[in-house]
Amino acid sequence: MSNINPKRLRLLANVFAIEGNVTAVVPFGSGHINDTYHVQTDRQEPDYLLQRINHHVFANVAAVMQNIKLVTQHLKTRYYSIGNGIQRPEERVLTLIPTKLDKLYYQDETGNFWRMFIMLANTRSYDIVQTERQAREGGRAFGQFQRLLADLDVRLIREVLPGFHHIGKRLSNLRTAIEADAAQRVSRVAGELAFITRREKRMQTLLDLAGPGQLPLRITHNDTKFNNVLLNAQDQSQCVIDLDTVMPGYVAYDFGDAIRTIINSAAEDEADVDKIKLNISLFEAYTEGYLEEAHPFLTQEEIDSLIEGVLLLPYMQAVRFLTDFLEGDHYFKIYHPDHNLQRARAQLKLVEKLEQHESELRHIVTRVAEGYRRTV
Ligand code: GN1
Ligand code: MG
Repeated sequence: MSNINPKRLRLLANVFAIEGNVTAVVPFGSGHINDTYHVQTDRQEPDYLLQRINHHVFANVAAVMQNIKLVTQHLKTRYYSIGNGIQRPEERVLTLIPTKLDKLYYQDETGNFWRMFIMLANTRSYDIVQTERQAREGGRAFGQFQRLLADLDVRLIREVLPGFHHIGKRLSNLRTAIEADAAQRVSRVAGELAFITRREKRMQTLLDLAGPGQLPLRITHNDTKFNNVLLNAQDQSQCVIDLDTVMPGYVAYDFGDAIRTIINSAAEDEADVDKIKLNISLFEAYTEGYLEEAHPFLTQEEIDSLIEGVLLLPYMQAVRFLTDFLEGDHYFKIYHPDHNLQRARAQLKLVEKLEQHESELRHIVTRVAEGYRRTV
């Protein structure tokens, strides 16, 4: 995170229509792309989150913010209409705080883009899932997110990062990085590249299914790491956060990206790959929570595609980390020199483990889905 002095951060916080007087602005969270700060005021509540949007990644900030506005408004309407069944609907969805000039974001004189959200009190997120209850709640959260957005017209949502989960595009970026070898690191990653190449064809399966129109394009989250769900003090899911990448997509992408973090007993960037093990009971719990919410709207083809996402997303993430490593670490924030390589290796290890258990995981999805079908 770059060093912005506290006085300047307070000035930036005051651009927005907040209540009370700012008393502190401190760095917050563990995102790889944007910079986030926790804003405290002299009021008891609310606190706020001030974010600098990485405009090198999100070139069209206006479109990102428009997507977020549409999605949060729609979710709020839907939560209010659910009525008594839902407590405090306003705390289930992120709330954008406009600037004092009533704009969704602010561009400062150095060209940086800023926005603000209400910080939801008494919530927490986890980088690593600890209990089945947490996993199930994560599944419910992302399933409900997709379900409540299923009646918002997907054509209203802009594809702010074109081809974000298109594996063909990601592999082509990797090839370009290999050819350029800008950081002179290609010779260090021969083993990783061979592993990736051997699986290129198999990882096209989801696109092959989608091609002839078998998979509907829906509004998906596209960054369903488990730490993008806020849980309340009782570990119930409360709110899905990090809405920058909400775009048209396939549900298998969201399922696979969530499982990538949930089934892995170690961190996304674990240095000791022997620590990377699968926690199948957490996979099952997530699947139960997800399908409980999602089974009413999913097609059979979509349910069958979920496992393809489970294999694809860690593979694609490894391709992305490795590409960034070869290009000299411009995209993801790194905390030590070989961090992107370490991340890529951990994700490839996860792919290997998932391949070994593919049929077991497939059976779990089928069994859980059939269970819900019988209860309809
Ligand atoms: C980035 O910024 P963060 O941590 O929410 C990335 C995701 C990756 C993730 C890997 C816009 O998300 O796609 O899955 O890192 N976001 C973008 O941890 O590229
Ligand atoms: Mg993100």
